[in-house]
Amino acid sequence: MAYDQNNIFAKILRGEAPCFKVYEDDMTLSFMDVMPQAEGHTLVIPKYPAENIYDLDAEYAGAMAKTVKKIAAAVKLAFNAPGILVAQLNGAAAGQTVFHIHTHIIPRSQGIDLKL
Ligand code: DGP
Repeated sequence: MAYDQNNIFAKILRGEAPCFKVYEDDMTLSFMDVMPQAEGHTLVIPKYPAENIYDLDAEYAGAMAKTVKKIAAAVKLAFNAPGILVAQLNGAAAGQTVFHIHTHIIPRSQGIDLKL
């Protein structure tokens, strides 16, 4: 399927929709999830028009991984999280709802049900 330039994360990247930004560099952006699965649920997206992992440029995949590593450590510290879930969904069948590739960083405690 062709990349939809009107998806909400594309709008956030263009500055046409708001986000609570936590980090930005040349290749990635990180912001808080508006429907958090847990306090501190953060997203990382590449500044590259790809729906999913299959379409993502390898350099941007590397940049996303680097930012995920940074943000996971920061979220763990900021929210005193015993665990951090890192998840990236590809395709509606996997539960993907926003079709600009993104990685979830979710604080976890024992006993919290996974809803992704
Ligand atoms: P996924 O199921 O992996 O496609 O997750 C999409 C996530 O994006 C979901 O946790 C909710 C979040 N989300 C949807 N719309 C917005 C938005 O407008 N702003 C922000 N910050 N997050 C959004």
